[in-house]
Amino acid sequence: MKTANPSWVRFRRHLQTEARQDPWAAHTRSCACLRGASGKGRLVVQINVCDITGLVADLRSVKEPVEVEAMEKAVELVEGVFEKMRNLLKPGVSEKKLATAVQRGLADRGSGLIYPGAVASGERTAFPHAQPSDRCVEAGDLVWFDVCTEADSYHSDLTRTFTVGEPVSRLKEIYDVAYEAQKKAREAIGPGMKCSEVDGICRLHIDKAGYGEYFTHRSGHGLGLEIHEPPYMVFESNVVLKPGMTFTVEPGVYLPGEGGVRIEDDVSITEEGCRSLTSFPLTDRLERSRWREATVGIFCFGQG
Ligand SMILES: [Mn+2]
Repeated sequence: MKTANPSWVRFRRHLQTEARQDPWAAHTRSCACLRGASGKGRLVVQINVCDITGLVADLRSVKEPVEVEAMEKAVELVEGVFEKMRNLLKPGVSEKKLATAVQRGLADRGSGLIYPGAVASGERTAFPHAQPSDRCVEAGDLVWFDVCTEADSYHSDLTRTFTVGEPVSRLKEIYDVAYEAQKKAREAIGPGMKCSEVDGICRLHIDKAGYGEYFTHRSGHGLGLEIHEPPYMVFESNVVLKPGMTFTVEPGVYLPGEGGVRIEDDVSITEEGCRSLTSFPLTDRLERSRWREATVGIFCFGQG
């Protein structure tokens, strides 16, 4: 096995340091290096290729306004589908049927589902990554939809938890806990904050409410050309938020055998704070299906 050329190792080290301090200078230098290696009329015996994955990730994590606009479009597509789901949700409808309706809803709007539409109902909502099954919705269920789509190659990723009829009080409680955790984080998020702090706000609130061990995933992830990309809202991330960074905020609480809640919005960092790309009504009570409203007339849309 060949040992690495020491001068290349030194150059790569230098480039990595430079990339941390001045990503553009490092990028220009790596391009120059490649150009230099392919001199006119000479046999190229060595091309130095350097890994600029981290550099590209850094550059990609800060979005231009036109990129954020595309993501807003992708958000609107999903919100239109959520509205449709509110009408379809009633006892007897299967998760698979709901997932098909999500897919059709996006297709009607000229888009498609990026991930297999995640839909879960009843006790299955306690699995954060549940896929649609043959289970049929029952009165008192929580039902969540986690839907990703794209517009102009940029992604959105939203989750809403609905109720069909009246859930038991513990499920209402975890909804409130997840809602407050997400609200606190969205209100605090701004440039200069570390990703670990965003995660900390969500986690601290859920911990204090006594459900810390039931929040089993990260608090958010970057969105862009991919559904999951840097920056990640995790405890160990020292990445500092900059204007243009666009990501999800999605705390959840999942009680095995009972049910789970996740609320996921997409936000973009501005000079002053952050802007939510999501406008689908988020009440401080549960998102209601229209089932009762239509049949019994008890619940009002958007007011819980
Ligand atoms: Mn997500």
